[in-house]
Amino acid sequence: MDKILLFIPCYNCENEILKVLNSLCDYSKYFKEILVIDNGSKDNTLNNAIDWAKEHTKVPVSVMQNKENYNLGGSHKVAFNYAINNGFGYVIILHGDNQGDISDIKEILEKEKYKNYDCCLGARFMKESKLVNYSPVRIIGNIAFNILFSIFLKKKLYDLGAGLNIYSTEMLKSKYWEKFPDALTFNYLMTMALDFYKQKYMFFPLTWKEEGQVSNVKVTSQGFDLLSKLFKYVFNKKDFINSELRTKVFNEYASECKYSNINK
Ligand SMILES: Nc1nc2c(ncn2[C@@H]2O[C@H](COP(=O)(O)OP(=O)(O)OP(=O)(O)O)[C@@H](O)[C@H]2O)c(=O)[nH]1
Ligand SMILES: [Mg+2]
Repeated sequence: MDKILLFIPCYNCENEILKVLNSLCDYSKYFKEILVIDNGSKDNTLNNAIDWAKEHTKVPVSVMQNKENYNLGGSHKVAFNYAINNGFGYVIILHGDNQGDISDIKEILEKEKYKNYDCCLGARFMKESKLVNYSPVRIIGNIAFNILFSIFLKKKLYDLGAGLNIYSTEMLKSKYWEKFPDALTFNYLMTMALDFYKQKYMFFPLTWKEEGQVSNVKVTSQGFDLLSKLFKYVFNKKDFINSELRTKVFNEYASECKYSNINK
């Protein structure tokens, strides 16, 4: 069986992390390790995850906490390094805020479809995707960007970065992602990299729930940032993808294991 790491990035989601972990009970046979990475939450996320791991010893869970807040992209870097250093074949990302649904990858896991790709990417905007409570502004904005990226990257893209993805560790080993933004925009760069490095990819439909409201100001500023990144990439792909894209550069992405119910 493939050695699969399921990584859950968390920040201030003390209630949602419990729902996410509960949803994994029926899937634990697929995962060698479930790695919860807390990014310095101010609420009870860390302790809730640790208590859950203590109570559910049949589900292999480790809980780590980052030394500093590295944002979502930085948390991916912690998980990617962990997967590479510990011999995992695949890394799955599932957001800890319970917007996604693990059952969306049931068939991919069961039939081992992920083996045929460098990455399998969850998409919120396929015909079969289900969006719950998603604002029309965000739907239109996202679809417009998907079209724009599809035209410039000359491939059909159904999402530029959602919260349920599968990556082969082999592909991550060159660490091409090291200088990508630590921010939430990390995934957009992963999408550009998919084009630049000619990765073999597939999209699968997601069920995605939106609970909190995000201001349109944030959505608009993210849109402008994305547009500028797209044009810089198209103008000079190689230089852009290899450039320093972080606003603050960390020398290392350090994370400490706070608890594990796995005998390693
Ligand atoms: N915002 C934020 N999220 C983080 C951080 N570290 C880990 N996360 C997790 O990253 C995931 C995505 O963060 P969100 O703020 O929900 O961003 P998003 O899902 O891209 O955007 P929304 O669609 O608005 O929810 C969540 O599971 C967070 O708990 C961090 O430093 N900031
Ligand atoms: Mg979210």
